[in-house]
Amino acid sequence: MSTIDTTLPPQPTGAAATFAAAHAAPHPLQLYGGWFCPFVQRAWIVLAEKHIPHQYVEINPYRKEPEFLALNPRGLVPTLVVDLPSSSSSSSLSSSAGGKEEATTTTKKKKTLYESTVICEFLDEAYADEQAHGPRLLPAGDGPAAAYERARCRLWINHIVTRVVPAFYRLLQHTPQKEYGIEEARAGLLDGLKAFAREMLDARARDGDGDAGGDGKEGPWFLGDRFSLVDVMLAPWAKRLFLIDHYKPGGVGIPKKGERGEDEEVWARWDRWFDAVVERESVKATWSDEARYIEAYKRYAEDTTQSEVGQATRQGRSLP
Ligand SMILES: N[C@@H](CCC(=O)N[C@@H](CS)C(=O)NCC(=O)O)C(=O)O
Repeated sequence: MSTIDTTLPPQPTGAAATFAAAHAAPHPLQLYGGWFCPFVQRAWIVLAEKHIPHQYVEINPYRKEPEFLALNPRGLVPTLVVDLPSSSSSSSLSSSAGGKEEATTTTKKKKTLYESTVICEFLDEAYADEQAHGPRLLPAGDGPAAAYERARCRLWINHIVTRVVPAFYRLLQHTPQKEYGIEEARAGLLDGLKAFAREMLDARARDGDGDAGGDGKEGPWFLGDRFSLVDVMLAPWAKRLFLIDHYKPGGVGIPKKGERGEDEEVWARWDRWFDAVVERESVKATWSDEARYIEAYKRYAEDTTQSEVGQATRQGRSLP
């Protein structure tokens, strides 16, 4: 077993270091993360978006420390230790600040969650008070129309999870020794991104809204004016696309304006989403110095990573 993945720089840098430092104090809601990890960044973005008080705990998930495996048997970050009122009491968590309750909770096994998509949905639902935490990230509401909109969000989250993210690693881990060509790998990623952009265009055409005045100023997000969990799920890989440009001949290969043929409109929609998402405060706040990512992802680019995602990609298996 290689130890290479345990040599990562141990702490976030840049804006992410500031954000982590602001959430270093002990708190019952804890995010166990690694600064380099895009799955962690999803959960981090939700915490930032919703101003959720929490403690950020930086760990190296490749070390598989027993204390970490006790929280998450899968041994992956993000892992969330949740902050719930104890079942014997309906009062809020602050009641456990001193005295008896604390003595009992410390002996209990902690409640945890893992899987970035599950964590993000949980945080959105558990911290639903819009006064304190802003608009829901998965649109709430009763009735079939609201249910459909949520289902459509989940469908495109599924597209990101099962199509875009695996294609990102397949291209990043491509080497000349592979049995598949780099053009095929690039087409896989481009197709995933294009389908996402096309859905944003199609949704607008279907609903006939969003640009009622025809002034072209409707919102850039997946849901138009409204930032949602769909944007959260793809944002970390959007931020990391530059790694493919850095490491792979031909890069991501999104065609330039004016050279996009029949896809001109689709790629223009992608550009608008991309430009907005990389500038979103919560996305920037959870981002370290670019040079650190270049360093951390070298082992992916060289296809020597021992990470579970890297191994699954190498073996053509679905991602953990
Ligand atoms: N499906 C998981 C994937 C999480 C994941 O793979 N995290 C990586 C870091 S980016 C990890 O913990 N890797 C540890 C390892 O591969 O041993 C999720 O969405 O949370």
